[in-house]
Amino acid sequence: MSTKTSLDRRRISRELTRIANAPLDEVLETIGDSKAPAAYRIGVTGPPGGGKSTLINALVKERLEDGIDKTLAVLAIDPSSPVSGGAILGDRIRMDSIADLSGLYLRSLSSRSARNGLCDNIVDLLTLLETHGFDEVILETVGVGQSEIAVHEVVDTLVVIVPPDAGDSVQTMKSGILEMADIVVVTKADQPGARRMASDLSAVMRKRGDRDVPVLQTEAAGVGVATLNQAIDDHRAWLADNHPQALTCGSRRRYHLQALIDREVREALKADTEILRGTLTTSYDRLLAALRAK
Ligand SMILES: Nc1nc2c(ncn2[C@@H]2O[C@H](COP(=O)(O)OP(=O)(O)OP(=O)(O)O)[C@@H](O)[C@H]2O)c(=O)[nH]1
Ligand SMILES: [Mg+2]
Repeated sequence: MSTKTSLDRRRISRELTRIANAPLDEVLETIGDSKAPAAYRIGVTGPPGGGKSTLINALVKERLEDGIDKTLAVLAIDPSSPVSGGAILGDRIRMDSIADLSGLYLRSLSSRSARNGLCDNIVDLLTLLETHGFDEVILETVGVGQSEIAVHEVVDTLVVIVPPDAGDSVQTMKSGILEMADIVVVTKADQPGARRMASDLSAVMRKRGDRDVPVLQTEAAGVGVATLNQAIDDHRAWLADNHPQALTCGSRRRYHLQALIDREVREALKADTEILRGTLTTSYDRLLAALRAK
């Protein structure tokens, strides 16, 4: 169990890198028998350049003030370049000012082959962080759109940020990620149009689900961040009262198993293209046989 003083950042980094690139059996060897308690997971998503990292920067300080020995990890998923497959890792640079905070572990990851705003092995990495005893994890995901809804499945509280100049992308978000939002934040509230955006979004968010979704405004300088911090705690308490099953591990386990199986199937199909020959039934039988033979 990590405490503020015992947090071994180098070891965590090493383990994350290893598991991010490891074959499945090694992944299971590392995290498969863990009985570590779940960390509270907070997702922050929204359009590229919308102010996610800046907001997390400020939020982390607020959240670490809550507990004397509280530990928090931030995973920021950076877009992979489609050409080189490498991550830009801009988030790491933007969050450098908090990197040395006691109790904080900060890491940028490439989104690799996944097209859903997450990296395809994100649940392995989140579970690994839990084996280190983190109390909370904040996950920053790239981009926005229908496919990004996957982030909702792996976090407890989803914060969707919208900058005042989001314009057309708000239309796309309305039928996508905004439907999943537990809290909406209009970032860059010092810019023109922020108040208008917040009131438009409040109108959209009213009557969503069985809970009023708060629409807040924040600024890089820190304005509004304490309110967001409280809204996250309020949502957590609301979940515990109204949907306690959401905080159990059942839904997480389901998502994790699905992710592992998806990976097995992808790897089997890549390793043996013979599987694709013949009729659909032949292919299906060959695929099952390949999976059983593993
Ligand atoms: N005026 C103003 N600019 C801001 C504010 N917050 C962030 N920015 C600027 O917006 C730009 C993007 O901020 P980031 O925090 O990197 O945004 P992001 O959503 O993490 O970006 P990606 O991870 O690249 O998608 C930077 O140039 C920030 O300085 C704000 O409150 N006001
Ligand atoms: Mg960022």
